[in-house]
Amino acid sequence: MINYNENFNWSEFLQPYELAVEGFILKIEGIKKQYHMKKMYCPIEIVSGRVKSPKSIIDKATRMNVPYNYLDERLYDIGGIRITCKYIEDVYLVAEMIKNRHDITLLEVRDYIKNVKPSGYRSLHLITEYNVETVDGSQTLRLEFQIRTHSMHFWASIEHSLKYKYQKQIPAEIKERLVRASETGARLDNEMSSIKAIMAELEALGVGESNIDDSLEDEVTINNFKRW
Ligand code: 0O2
Repeated sequence: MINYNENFNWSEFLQPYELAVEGFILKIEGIKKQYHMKKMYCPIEIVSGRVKSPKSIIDKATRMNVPYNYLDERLYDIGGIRITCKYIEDVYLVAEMIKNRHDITLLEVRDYIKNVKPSGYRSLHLITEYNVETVDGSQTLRLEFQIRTHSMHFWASIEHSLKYKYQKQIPAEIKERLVRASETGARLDNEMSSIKAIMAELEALGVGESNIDDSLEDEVTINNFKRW
């Protein structure tokens, strides 16, 4: 077990992550607003973010045997941005959008939609590097983007709270049912995509209004920070 230094300054360590996460939420809210202004369909529905708590960092680092002077190198999700979309296609569109940004470097893609985790967890993760400006100069941080549909998010948030409830030892029967619930979620996502494809065909024939985006608020907000 790693002995974490009691004098470790968590506020100083985490502040650049807060800056980065808060900044990125604003940037993505800004993109949503641009889609809105151009009256284009926006693939982003909700953006939120969080910086891991010291307790959660220590738990994970202890589990992964990471000493505190390697935390920022070895833990990829101290700073996390989560983007929720309506459709699976949108998840991949948003991923391309993030990958093409000049302010981040993509390190790794973890596609838990194509390779569903044994728990049933589905989401697309992009592990990236991002430079944040601090009083001590430029600092390079890892940021993890979790991009998912509403149905993936619904599943993950319930499973996450069950892990807490049962101290990570979810009873076998519930585990099995969660895997089945995740499969049901995947079918729902596929069905919604089929409906979207039919809507596009009808739109090409002039049936229904195009470019209707009902998902956008007029205000840019950073209230989603630390909300997941
Ligand atoms: P929290 O509380 O959300 O911060 P690895 O690098 O593969 O050894 P790591 O870093 O866990 O392990 O990577 P992975 O698997 O990509 O997971 C990173 C995050 O994805 C997790 O962070 C969760 O947020 C989410 N996640 C991954 N697997 C699951 C799952 O089975 N269920 C749920 N609900 N979420 C999952 P944390 O630190 O585990 O949790």
